[in-house]
Parts: sequence; structure tokens; C-alpha cells
Amino acid sequence: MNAKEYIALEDRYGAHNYHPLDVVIERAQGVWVYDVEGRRYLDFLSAYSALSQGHVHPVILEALIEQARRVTLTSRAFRNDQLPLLYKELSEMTGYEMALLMNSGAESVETAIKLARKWAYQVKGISRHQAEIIVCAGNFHGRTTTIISFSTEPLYRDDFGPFMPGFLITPYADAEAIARLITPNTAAVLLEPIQGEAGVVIPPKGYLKNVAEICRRNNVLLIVDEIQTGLGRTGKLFAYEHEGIRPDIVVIGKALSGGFYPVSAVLADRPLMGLFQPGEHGSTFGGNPLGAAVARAALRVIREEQLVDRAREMGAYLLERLAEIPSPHVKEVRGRGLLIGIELKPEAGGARRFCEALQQRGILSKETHENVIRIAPPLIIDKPTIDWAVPILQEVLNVR
Ligand code: IF1
Repeated sequence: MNAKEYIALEDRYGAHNYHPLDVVIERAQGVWVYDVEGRRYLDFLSAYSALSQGHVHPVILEALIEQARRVTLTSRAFRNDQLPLLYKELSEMTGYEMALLMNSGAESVETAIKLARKWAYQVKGISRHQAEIIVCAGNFHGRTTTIISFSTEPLYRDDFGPFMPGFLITPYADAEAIARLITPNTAAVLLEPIQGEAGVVIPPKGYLKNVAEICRRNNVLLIVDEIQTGLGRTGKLFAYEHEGIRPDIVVIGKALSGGFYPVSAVLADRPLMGLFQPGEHGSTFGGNPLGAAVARAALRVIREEQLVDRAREMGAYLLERLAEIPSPHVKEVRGRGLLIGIELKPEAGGARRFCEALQQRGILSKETHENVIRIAPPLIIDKPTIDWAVPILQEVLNVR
């Protein structure tokens, strides 16, 4: 079958909840993917940061195959010999005492919300069902009915009510606005350290520090969603480290499995995570031995290949090269580590056509919010590959 035929099949039998670029990928290795016509592309999206270790990383692949031969699923009714090791390695790597394993990112965000509410009632002493969580405009935390209840994107939300109460929305990057919303019923503040989906929005220096301080002063938990920014992407293990803070709850996913298998987790210290009692929360697949073995290997690759340092070094280099590109269309290039956004001027005609032009020339990226080209390659990318890509970007950013 050729690409056209695959696309026709997908459009006929599959829900149309996406508008993908028309590239039909059949295999991939490292930073490269190959379509059914044998064309090669540089992956400048890496599944929104899930492929930080690169496609089909041999170490993770080996762990997956090895574990799949032994045992894949036990359910949490029984124990398995991978989950405890993952817990320990996660704790050693992140500095949080405990973890709770789920599958998708949204599930772990839901888990963090439940944990914060439980804390509000059991520890803070908020009256039952009165707990409030403050979130930020422009947020993206997933697609469940609870999470879309506090989305500010009409497309994600408008046709899907009724909505979950208990969330207050405040402008992003404005710590004082959070302070003004806090009441005795406030359980937590939930935010992204950099808003990816909103267009790689980097808050001004001091924002996270101020929010952390406001939370501490008011006995409010700080939940940081590091699903997209975490595990090295921004040049630190966690993006919140750029401001030297330590959230009460951290949510991770995506790169936790190096793109092989959905694995997400909530991290917290014992006084908080210890609040969950048997039966109060769970998941059939969460913490399964296959996912745990994959996550252990994915974390090992981040450590052994020093991907956090790579992201910082390659990110600085790529950002510098991008900033040098003369272009009539570019409004701003911004980024931290290898999470980069090229914001185009409103009159440039939208980022989509630039992503399509890049695709024609062998680079895959994705527009976000009309005018931003999102660039987030695997963290294993090297200088020669960046040097190959920059002239192509320069050409495309100068098309009429
Ligand atoms: C899609 C976006 C990115 C996330 C943060 C939680 C989740 C995500 C900060 C939920 C997921 C994904 C979802 C994916 C595309 C992608 C995305 F454009 F939709 F917003 F990356 F920016 N918190 N982001 O970024 O994790 O449940 O998906 O595992 O197609 O919806 P999930």
C-alpha cells in the first residue's frame, strides 16, 4: 500500500480527532523516521517529548523484549519484581520519597488532584468536597472530563460539559494573581513550569519561586506538571529546578518510557503519598512489570547518556543558530534546553504551512496555537544533525 491508501483507510475507519501531517511512518531509529515511501525525516517533535531517548533505543528495546518474555502484567492484586526497583530508582533519581505509577499523563494528573483533595480533607482540615485547586489560563494537563473542565481552550472543552467544579483559573506567569485567589479552601496550585501546548510559554524569572513561596505561606500544595518538560527536556532533570524550588507533587510521563509504552507517575514525599489507603485509587495496567522494566531502562538511558546535559548543550546551540536566521516571518525564537518555539508574526499565514514546507524538505515538526512552530527533537541529537537542519529551517522561514 502507498501513503495515499493508508491515509484513505485511516480517514474512513478512524475518528477524525486529529489533523496530522500526511506522512505515514513505518520505521524509525534515533532522531530519524522513515515513511512508507522510504523517505527519511528528522523528528523535530519526538512525540511531544516522549521520545527524548530517540526512537527504538536499543537499551529500552532490549529491556522490553526481555521483560515481555518473562511476565507482562500481574495487576496490582499481586506484586511483581520490577515495580519495587523502579520505585527505588525513581526516588534516587528525583529525590522524592515515593511514587505512584499510572499509564497516561492525564491519569497521573487526575491522581495528583485526588491526592491534593485527600490531603485537603485529611490534613489541612478543609470541609468535605469544598477543596479548590488553582490552575492557569492556557494550561494543558490532558483530556479527561475533569481536566478539560479547567481548560481555557474552547476546542478542548466547549462541547464536553457538564464540568467538574472545584477549579479556579488564573492568568499564567502572574504569582500575585494566585495569591489573590487563595482562600482557606485552597488545596493546591497546579501548573506547568513552561506551557508547552500554549506555545512554549516561558514565565519570567522568579515566577515559580514566588508561587512556591505563596503556596508555602498559605499551606497550599504546589503540583508541577512535568509531563512534557521533565526528565531532561529543558536542560535540568525537572524544569522547576531552574528556579531552585521543590514542589510538593510532581507529575511525569512521556519520556518516562522513552516512547515505548505509556508509563506515568506521581512523585511526592511520604507524609503526602502515604495518605492513599488500599482501594482508594488504582489502575489495571499501572505499575505493571513490562511498563516498569521499560521505565527503568528509559531512566537508565537518561542517566548513562547524560541526556540532561545534552539537552542543555544542544538546546543552547540550536537556539543560538535559530536566533541567527534572518526571516521576515519570525516574531520570536524562545526555548529552554531542547524545548523551543519559533513564534511567527500574525501576518505570516500560520505555522501549519511552514510545518508542511519543512516536511517536504525532510523535517517533521508541529504547529501549536496557530503561530508557533514547536521544536523538540530527541535529546540525543548531535551538532552535525543540527547543522544539517538549520539551513533547511532558514530556507523554510524565508518562503513567501
Ligand atoms: C495529544 C498537546 C503537547 C502535557 C502536559 C499532561 C499531558 C500532556 C504538560 C497529558 C500531553 C500531549 C497530548 C497529545 C499532544 C501533546 C501536547 F499539544 F496536546 F498539548 F505535548 F503539548 N500534561 N500532551 O503536555 O498526557 O494523557 O496525553 O499522556 O495529542 O493530546 P497524556
